[in-house]
Amino acid sequence: MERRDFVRLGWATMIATGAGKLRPACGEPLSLQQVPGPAQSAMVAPLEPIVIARAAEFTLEIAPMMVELAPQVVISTIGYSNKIPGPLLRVREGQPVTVDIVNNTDVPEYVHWHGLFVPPEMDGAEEEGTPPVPPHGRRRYQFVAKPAGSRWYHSHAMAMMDLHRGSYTGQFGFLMIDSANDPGHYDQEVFLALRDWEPFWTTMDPDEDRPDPNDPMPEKPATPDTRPNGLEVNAPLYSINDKMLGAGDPIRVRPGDRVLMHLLNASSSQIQRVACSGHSFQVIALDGNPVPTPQLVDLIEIAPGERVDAIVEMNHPGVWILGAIRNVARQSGMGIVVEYANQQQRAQWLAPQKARWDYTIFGTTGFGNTAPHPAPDRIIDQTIDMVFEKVPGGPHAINHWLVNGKEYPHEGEFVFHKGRRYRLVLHNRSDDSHPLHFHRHLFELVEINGKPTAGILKDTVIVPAFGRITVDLVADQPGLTLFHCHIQQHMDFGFKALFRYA
Ligand SMILES: [Cu+2]
Repeated sequence: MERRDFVRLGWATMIATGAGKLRPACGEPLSLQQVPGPAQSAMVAPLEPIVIARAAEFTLEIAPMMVELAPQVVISTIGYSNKIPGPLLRVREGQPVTVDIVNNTDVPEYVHWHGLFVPPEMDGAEEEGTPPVPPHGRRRYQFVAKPAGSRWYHSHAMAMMDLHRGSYTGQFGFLMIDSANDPGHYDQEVFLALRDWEPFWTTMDPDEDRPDPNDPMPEKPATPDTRPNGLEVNAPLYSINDKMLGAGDPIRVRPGDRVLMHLLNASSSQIQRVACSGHSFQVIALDGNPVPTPQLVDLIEIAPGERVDAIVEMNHPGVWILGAIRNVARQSGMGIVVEYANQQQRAQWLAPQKARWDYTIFGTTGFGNTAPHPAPDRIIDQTIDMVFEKVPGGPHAINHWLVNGKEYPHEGEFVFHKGRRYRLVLHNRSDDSHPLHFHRHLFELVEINGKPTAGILKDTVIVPAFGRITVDLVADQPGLTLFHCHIQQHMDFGFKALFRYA
């Protein structure tokens, strides 16, 4: 059976079974559920310190829900407060945040605050010692909102073979931490979460963007591994936020508008490449962190866990599709219409010029991480090599993943000393690309397949198939720190490691 047939079958099944009753579609995909904190007392004694930041308080309810992805395409999943994405949590940098989680499901849950500097007991990772939100119970998460930028929150539960748990569900949302220094050079702001739905196991590789044979593959073994691959997760339906292409409200613009797009890949499994027919993206931040060299690009590649902030100048009137470059994904819903005022024609798709995604163009060179005489604060205290390998499962089983020769857990192999600077060399000895994520820390890109860069801070980075990426990380967030591949299946089957502080 061809992949396309799976897509058709998926659609047919959905239409046949999807006559569930729906809540009314809400015009605004995201809404703020902010309850003001306790009012500042006017009776504060004069010598008491003045409380500057008022706490932001939110409540999120984890519960089953139905999603109308398109007319007659209705799926059932689990979400936050009956919204996909969950409510937009918007706070100021440095503001204390309280989030009460009410778990109306039968299983324990974890809510992870992705990209934030929070202590391990609040980070939402079982491996770091965060307590679960019990089934039919509640738990309060409290932390200070930092650093500024586009962050997000999502389930961090293990799923293993259950495709209705963890990041396979609709448990994700945007968490924006506003900086006092935002120049605000845009006319409107949109939040675009890329998703796929109704996952299934397959031996067909969902990644149609096979690595270019001309790519440098410094980690490619001399003799290829010929063992057959195991099952991977694929999906027949795609959306941006909760709507398939054409089913939701368009992004309405006027000529000359500058639209700030916050892109998030909230998929459990798929890297996406998106373009905006006839328009360029000016990428200003990666994973929420401003880049040293904003650049205009025709496409954005974004992996599970990553965020890209880009400004699109609306200079090509018409009705256009912003969507996945991969035809199957776009035709199965991965897109949204961009509609100029007073234009009524059918939405058009224009594929971008063949272009590559290269993180290093957003960095700087010269002051040099790789310079022979680095500044004192850039001297590396220790280099840690991490080697990733696949144990192919064969056609009836799951692939397993090794970090330095073994599956999770690792006891005492990875130790940070507070305040030291580490250089991590990430060796991907597998034929898949992996988005690798460090909890509670940012790292700086140093080298990608031999190409040096500096100044790009991220929390998740795609290490290409048989590729090698070097990053620097300052150990400044004491406590257990989880490292893992952000593809749920890979994380669940061995691809993670815990760093301890000495
Ligand atoms: Cu992976």
